[in-house]
Order: sequence, then structure tokens, then C-alpha cells
Amino acid sequence: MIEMDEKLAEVYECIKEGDMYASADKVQAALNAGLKPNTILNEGMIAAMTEVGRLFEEGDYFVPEMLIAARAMQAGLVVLKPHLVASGVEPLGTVIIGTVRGDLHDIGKNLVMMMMEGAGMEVIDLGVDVNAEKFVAAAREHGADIVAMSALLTTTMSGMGEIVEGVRASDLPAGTKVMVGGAPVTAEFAESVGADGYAPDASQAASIAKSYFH
Ligand code: B1M
Repeated sequence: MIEMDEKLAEVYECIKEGDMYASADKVQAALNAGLKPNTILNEGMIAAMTEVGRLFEEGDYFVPEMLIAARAMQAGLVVLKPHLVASGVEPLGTVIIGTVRGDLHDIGKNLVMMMMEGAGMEVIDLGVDVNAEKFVAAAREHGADIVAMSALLTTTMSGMGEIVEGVRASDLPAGTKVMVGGAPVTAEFAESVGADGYAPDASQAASIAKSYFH
């Protein structure tokens, strides 16, 4: 038990300190010590990113510190991914995902993608800074069932409505679902922009997306 707590604390510290070289090893050590992947993700990695955000707000961290913490998190996620997602599942359907225009935050979006893949969907990642035209063109090209978008800034979140409208006004099938999420997004906001679905975290995002196929 003490060993597990120590290993979790080491994951947390190395993400907070932005040690991308140690991060993969620390995550592997935590797995080896018997910690559940979800515990490592939520109580180690996401908790560390929350603290990084707090330190940034306090003026103790600046953009470079946020950036190296993000890199450390991404390096750790490479190790965690196979443990978070199931493999060999027949695709239920296709999801187009991206972070909205003007926004470069992609860790949450990448987690949503992993969980959706794990839940049996094929997910096409458009990356960051994606506008309505790109979402619509990719959804058309891949015959997507769901268009999923993430925003981490209050400023970029307000652009989500425009993207939802773009999807609705396009020639995509009327049944195409639109999902929104990201730290500042709420269920009320999602409803106000006419999205079909909202989830506060990646695993609920995957469950909601899955429910559209039944
Ligand atoms: Co930025 N940043 N950042 N940043 N950054 C925040 C978001 C901030 C809250 C920090 C703070 O002040 N406390 C703040 C936003 C304030 C606001 O708008 N209210 C902020 C700011 C201000 C900025 C800049 C403007 C700073 C500057 O330049 N002065 C700048 C903007 C750049 C831009 O995007 N145009 C900026 C830049 C950056 C970096 C590039 C340095 C880096 C991002 C690197 C990267 O992503 N590759 C960064 C980081 C790392 C953060 C924090 C510290 C961590 C974000 C993160 O990865 N969290 C963040 C503070 C914080 O969040 N506490 C912060 C972990 C991740 C797992 O959580 O993305 O919320 P999250 O995803 C969650 C859920 O939201 C949900 O699932 C995930 C968990 O399971 N979810 C969905 C996400 N998408 C979903 C979609 C769904 C459903 C659920 O359906 C489709």
C-alpha cells in the first residue's frame, strides 16, 4: 500500500515538474506496483495537471512550465494507453474529433479519443485549432456518425456554437450527433449551443457516444 502511494506520488511529481524523460518509467513503475490505470490517470496525472493550472493562476508557473508538464503527461500516456483501452473490438461507428478553432490544448481531447477507441469506435483525429469547415469536410469524407469537439479556453468555447451551426447547416445526414466537452464546458452551455451530447470527462464521453449506436 505504501509502495503504491509512493509510486502514485512519483507520477504526480514528475508530471508537475515536467520531467518527460522520467514520466513513462514512473507510470510503468506504478502499473508494476499494482495501481489501476484509472487511478494513475485521475489521481496522479490529471491531479498534477490541475495543480499546474493552479500554479499558473497564482503566477508561480508560466506557459513554458505548462508546456513541459503537458509533454510529460503525453509521454506517460503512451505507456498508459494500452491499459486504458480494450483492443480488437469491431468498430461501432466513426467519430471525428478535434480541439476547436484558436485552441491548442489537446490532452483532454486525446484522452476522449482513447476512451472512444477503447469503447469500440473508429476515431479520426483532426488535431487542434479546427474550424467548422474542417469538421464538416472530415465528417463527410469519413461518413462520421459523431462530431466531437473539445475546448479548454472560455474564449474558444464560445466558438463552439458556430461549429455546431456549421454541422447542422451542412449536407451531413440529419442524424449526425454533435458532442462537446472540455474543462469550461457545462451541460447548460452544451444545450445552449444545440449540441446533442456533453460529458465532463473522457470515460463518460465514451459512454455517451456508445449510447448513440444502440
Ligand atoms: Co493552458 N490554460 N493556456 N496551456 N492550460 C488552461 C486551460 C487554464 C485553465 C490555466 C489556468 O489559468 N488555470 C487557462 C484557461 C483560462 C480560461 O480560459 N478560463 C489556460 C490559459 C490561459 C492558456 C493560455 C492563454 C496561456 C497564455 O498563453 N497566456 C494559452 C492558450 C493557447 C491556446 O490554446 N491558444 C495556454 C497554453 C497552454 C499550453 C500550450 C502551454 C499547454 C497545453 C499543451 C497541450 O494540451 N498539448 C497548457 C496546459 C497544459 C494547461 C493546463 C495546465 C492543463 C490542461 C490539461 O491538459 N488538463 C490548464 C489548467 C487546467 O486544466 N487545470 C490550462 C488535463 C486534461 C486531461 O484535462 O483537457 O480538461 P482536460 O480534459 C478533461 C475534460 O475536460 C474532458 O475529458 C478530460 C478528462 O477526462 N474533456 C472532454 C475534454 N474534452 C472533451 C470533449 C468531450 C467530452 C469531455 O466531448 C467531445
